[in-house]
Amino acid sequence: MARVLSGIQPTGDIHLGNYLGAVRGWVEDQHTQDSYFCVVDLHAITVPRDPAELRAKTLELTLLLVAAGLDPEVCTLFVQSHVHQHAELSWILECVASMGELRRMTQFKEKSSDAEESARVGLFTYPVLQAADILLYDAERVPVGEDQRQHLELCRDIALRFNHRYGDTFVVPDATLPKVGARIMDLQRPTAKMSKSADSPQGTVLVLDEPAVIERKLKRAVTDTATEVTFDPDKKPGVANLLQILAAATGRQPADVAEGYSQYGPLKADTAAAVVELLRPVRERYAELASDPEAVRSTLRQGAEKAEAVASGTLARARTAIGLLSRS
Ligand code: AQP
Repeated sequence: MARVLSGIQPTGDIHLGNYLGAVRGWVEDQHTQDSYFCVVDLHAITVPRDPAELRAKTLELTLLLVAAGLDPEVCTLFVQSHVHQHAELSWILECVASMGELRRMTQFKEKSSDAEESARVGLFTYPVLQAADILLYDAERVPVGEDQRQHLELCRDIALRFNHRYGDTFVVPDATLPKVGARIMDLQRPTAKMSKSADSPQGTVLVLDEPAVIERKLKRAVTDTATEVTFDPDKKPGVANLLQILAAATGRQPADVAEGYSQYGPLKADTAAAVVELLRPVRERYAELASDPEAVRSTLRQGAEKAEAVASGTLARARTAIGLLSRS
């Protein structure tokens, strides 16, 4: 079995993009791969957050991942900060990464564009922490959405450079993206990706949205003034997004889905119906789990122990390779 690792930030409410681009694939992976999934709370503090809210969101997101189908008895599900090796390896890798390659990261540019001087240093260096998250587990595959491709390239570059300078230490991972649904766009601004932190409540379908809310958001999705239904992400990004969502929800290809429609109204209605059905079991299971959050919370301890057993071995290899004297 190949080793797989991926993570998600407890920075807000998980949306359809997270589900189709990442989480749904993780649920499948856990049965065929040696799977590690983490709630990356250390990434969440790269921008100021209310501490109580961050703690609550971390548990809430864990419940949601279980509701979506991750089984802590099958995969290793843990909270990043519970495994201290992430922060330690991140420092070692910061001493391998260069300022230039971090400056090229588009997410930093986007998130700090209006206030680079006051942006936290962690916002600049977090792609290195992400590399540590992955390399600690000798992950061969990292299932992510399209927006993470650049960070994965950086992770590969850091691993290759480290191995070249200090000897073979890390497994060099590959990103794996879903064929359909790797980049779900905001329903109100279809040229921007659907995101937890974008202030676009009507453009973001949340996994826990009630059916009527999902229907309303999809009905009001921005399309264009023409009426022809074709899959053309450049010229018709709003329509292409709806086609992509419907295709991902029903296991088809967007261009094939387009052939069945001549008007936007029925396309929107069918997309809403498919999304409601896709998310219904997750919402129902979440309601059950939320009545006893401690049951899920206790599985996190076991997840962290399993994760730490792997992470400590890799960290020891990296420490030795780079020349840190061992304590014993
Ligand atoms: N729109 C998307 N389409 C497909 N996949 C997506 N992912 C995120 N957005 C889309 C994938 O979801 C996983 C978790 O990503 P994340 O925790 O970084 O969440 P986010 O929604 O991307 O959060 P933000 O709002 O962009 O970042 P913050 O919260 O820091 O402001 C990843 O695999 C990602 O590719």
